[in-house]
Amino acid sequence: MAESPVRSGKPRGNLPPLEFHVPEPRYRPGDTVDYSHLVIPEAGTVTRPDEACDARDTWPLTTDLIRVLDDAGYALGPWNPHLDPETLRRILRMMALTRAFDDRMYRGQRQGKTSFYMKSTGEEAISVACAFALAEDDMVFPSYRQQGILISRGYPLVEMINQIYSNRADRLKGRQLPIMYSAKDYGFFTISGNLATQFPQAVGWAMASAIKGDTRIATSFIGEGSSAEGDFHAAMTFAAVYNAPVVLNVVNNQWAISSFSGFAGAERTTFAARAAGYGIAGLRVDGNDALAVYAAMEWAANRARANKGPTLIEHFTYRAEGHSTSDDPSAYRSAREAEEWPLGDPITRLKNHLVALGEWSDEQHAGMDKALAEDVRAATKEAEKNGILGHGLHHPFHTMFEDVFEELPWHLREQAEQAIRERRTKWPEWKE
Ligand SMILES: Cc1ncc(C[n+]2csc(CCOP(=O)(O)OP(=O)(O)O)c2C)c(N)n1
Ligand SMILES: [Mg+2]
Repeated sequence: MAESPVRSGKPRGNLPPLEFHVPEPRYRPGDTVDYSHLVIPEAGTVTRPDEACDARDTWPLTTDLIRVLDDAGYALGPWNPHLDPETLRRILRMMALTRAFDDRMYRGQRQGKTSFYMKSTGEEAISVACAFALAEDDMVFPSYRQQGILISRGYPLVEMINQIYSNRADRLKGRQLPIMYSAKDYGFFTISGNLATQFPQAVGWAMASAIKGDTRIATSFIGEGSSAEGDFHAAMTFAAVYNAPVVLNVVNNQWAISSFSGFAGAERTTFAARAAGYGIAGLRVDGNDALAVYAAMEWAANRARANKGPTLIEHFTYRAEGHSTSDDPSAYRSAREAEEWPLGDPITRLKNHLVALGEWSDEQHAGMDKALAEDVRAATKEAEKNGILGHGLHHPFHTMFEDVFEELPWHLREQAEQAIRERRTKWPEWKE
C-alpha cells in the first residue's frame, strides 16, 4: 500500500464502538401515555415581536409555543388577534363544517362510494384559521389535509364530492386521486400526491408575484414527515435568497402514516427552529388554538406583504384519526395518544371561548352541528346524481390522454390507440 500523507500513526486504542441510532416512538399499541416531557407554556406568555423585526429576533419563538386560548376559554396575551364575535362564529362554523364533511365522506368510503378519503380531524383550526387570516386571493399550495381552506373560501361542497366520487361532473375527469382537488379560481393549487413538491412551487409563485410587482402572497402547507424531503430545503433556500413573499407552514401532527415525527428530526429540535439556519423568521404555534394560528398567519402574511421576507410556521398538533381510509393506526400507536393530547380539541376550545364571552351556547352549537350535517347530506345527495365509484366509466375512455399537452405527441397517440383497441377487444360491451 502506498504511503498515505495523512497517516498519523495514532493508535485506535479502546475507542467505544460507534452506535447507530434508530428513532423509536414513545408509545406503542396498548401503552399508557405520559406527555409530561412536552413543554407547554401558559396561554398568553409568549412575546410578540414587530412584524418587521430581524429574522434573528424570532429565534425564541421557534422553540417556544404561541398560545392564546387558556383552559377556561379566555384569550390572553400579545398574540390575541382580538377578533369580533361574528368572525369567531364564522371560523367555528367552518371548522365544524370541515369536520362534518370529513365524517360524511369517511362513511361514504366505507359504503363503497369512493375508493379513498383523508380526514383532517383535530387539525381544523390550522386550515380554517389560516384561510381567515389570509386575503381571499392569496395563493395556497396545500397538502391533502387542508380541505378546510377550500371549504372556508366557499368552494361548493358538491364540486368536492364530485371529485371524490370521480363522477360525470368531476372537473378533473377522474384523473386525480379522490381528495386531490384543483381550484384555480379559488387560489387553491392542484394537490399533488408527490409529497413536498408544493413547497418550492409556492416559493416560485411568490417570487413571480414579486417580480411582477403584484401584492398577492403565497402560502404552502407540508406535513412534518414530508419536511424530510429535499424539496423542503430547496424551498427554504430560494425563499431566503430572494426574500420571497411566502408563508411556509409545517403541520406537525406527530405522525407520517406509521412513522413518528422522530424520523423527520423531531428528537433533535423543533421544526420551526429550522428557519434559523436559513435566516428566515420562524414561529411555533399551538395548532389546536384557532386564535393562535390566526395570529401567527396574520403576523407572517403582514411581514411578507411588507417585503420583510418569508416565515416558517410550525403548527404543533395531533393527527386524531388514521392517515387515510387505507390506514389502521391501532396497529402502530397507542389509542391513548389522541385521547390524552394535552392541547385538546380545536373546535371545543374555540366553542368554549365563545361561550365564555357570552356569545354562544351549547344549544346553539348543537343546532349548528345538526344544520351542517344536513347541508353536507344534501350536497352528497346532489353529487350522487352524477354517479359514484363503481357505476361504470363516468368519462369517455380517451379523456385520460387529454388536457396535458396542447397537441397529443405521437407516442401518446400510439399508446391511446393501442389502449382503446385493447379495451374494445376485451370488453366489447362497454361504451366509449
Ligand atoms: C415523495 C413521496 N414519498 C412518499 C409518499 C407516501 N406517503 C404518502 S403520505 C405519507 C406520510 C406523510 O406524512 P406527513 O408529511 O407528516 O403528513 P400527514 O399525513 O401527517 O399530514 C407518505 C410517506 C408520497 N406520497 N410521496
Ligand atoms: Mg404528519
